[in-house]
Amino acid sequence: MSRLVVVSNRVPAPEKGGIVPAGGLAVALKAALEERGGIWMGWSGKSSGEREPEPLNLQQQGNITYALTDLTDTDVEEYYHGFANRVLWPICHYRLDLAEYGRKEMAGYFRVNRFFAHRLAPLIQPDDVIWVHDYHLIPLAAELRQMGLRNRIGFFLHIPWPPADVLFAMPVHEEIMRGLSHYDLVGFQTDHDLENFAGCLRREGIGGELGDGRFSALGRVFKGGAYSIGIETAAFAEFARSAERHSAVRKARKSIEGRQLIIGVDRLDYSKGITQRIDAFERFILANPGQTGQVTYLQITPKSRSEVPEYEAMQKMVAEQAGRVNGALGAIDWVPIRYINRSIGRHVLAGLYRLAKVGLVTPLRDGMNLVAKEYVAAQDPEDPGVLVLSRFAGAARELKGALLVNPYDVESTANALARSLSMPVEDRRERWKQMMDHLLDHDVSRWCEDFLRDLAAK
Ligand code: GDG
Repeated sequence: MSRLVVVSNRVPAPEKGGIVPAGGLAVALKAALEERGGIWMGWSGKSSGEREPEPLNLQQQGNITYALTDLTDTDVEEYYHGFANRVLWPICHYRLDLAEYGRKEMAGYFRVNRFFAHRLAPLIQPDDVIWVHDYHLIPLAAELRQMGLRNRIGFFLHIPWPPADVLFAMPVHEEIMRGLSHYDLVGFQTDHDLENFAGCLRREGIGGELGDGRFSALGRVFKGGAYSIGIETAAFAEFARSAERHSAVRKARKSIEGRQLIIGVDRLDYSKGITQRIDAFERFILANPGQTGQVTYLQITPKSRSEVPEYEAMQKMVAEQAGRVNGALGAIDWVPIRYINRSIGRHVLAGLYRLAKVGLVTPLRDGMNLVAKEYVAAQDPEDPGVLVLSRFAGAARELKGALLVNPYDVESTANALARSLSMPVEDRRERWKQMMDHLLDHDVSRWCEDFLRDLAAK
């Protein structure tokens, strides 16, 4: 079996004792790397200031070589904060209004991809299979090809791919499409993303489908497919069951004092629809006064990308909004919304999912959304909670037992909350089982195997 080389913007740093921080994607990729032997390359997360970064930091652990590079301050600003997070991220989440296109940032993005390619190429053997992850690294294959590499190279996009009218608002869209055409296989989360991609090729007249999952564009032929990422379903279910004994989870159970718990868990990001969700919760209480004092909505929202101004502003906005609703609806012995603006341990998180009667997952746009899948996997089969899920999350294509909502329609989300909290246990079990069977069958290992199988097949 060929060696596997994974490249991603960030690499879960190998820790003492070789334990990778929990998280389905890291676990699955690590397992595939361990089985085949290989390299995981990416940015260390550190800056070298304005000095040229030191040579790659190579750390061997078992069968895996971790290869980490620092970046200069300018690189971090232009490549990471600039083009990746202020152009590609909003465009791919349909937020043209938030995209801040600049030539300097675009140049930094391509420059850092070239830098990655130059650092990676000397480590590559002729029959290595290379798997590149996410929007930060789209031009990497083209750079590696330029250096003469003929290996199989695959790409997986973790975020949505937008329709032509949205993508084409980005001045360098053709360069980005050209970047993708240098891979042997381009994977998207859902068939909708794949259709959008095919539509972009057609609209620009630069390519089209050849059938059988093949595309031709800009003088190259490559494969494209939908590979919905999963979680480690069975392991996560067991993890959640055992988390019930965790002292922090026991304390949480006590502190909600028999009230029904609604949970939301999202990185702080405008794509996650957190403000619309708080509005929906407020609407739900106002429309159902009998629920006053009977429910607690827990929103766990670790900070992310706080250096980007929109994210900083959002942090303030969400905190103020939660405070306003609590002030308006709360009572001396009832805080309707508990808002936590930091990361909590994975064990505690799993236990809280299991405690919650409703998993409220309402992004405005999301590639997949693993929180939705984790919430389902964490439930007690005898008394499962209900998943309220945005129709604009990739996960909605699979989780048919969820109550699907349009997150822009605050009223419909409020109604779904009311319906969830009064749903008879037989209905809840039936909906949950359908979703859980699917998730057991389509876990993250299967996602990894399916992608690597198709990448290997010529
Ligand atoms: C991108 C795409 C796609 C969150 N808060 C805490 C915590 N988390 C964990 C969750 C989950 C992960 O973070 C978030 O994953 P999502 O899939 O929900 O969202 P993104 O971070 O936006 O991920 C997304 C994903 O890539 C994979 O392809 O599904 O669409 O946007 O695992 O549990 N974990 C802990 N404490 C927290 O406070 N421990």
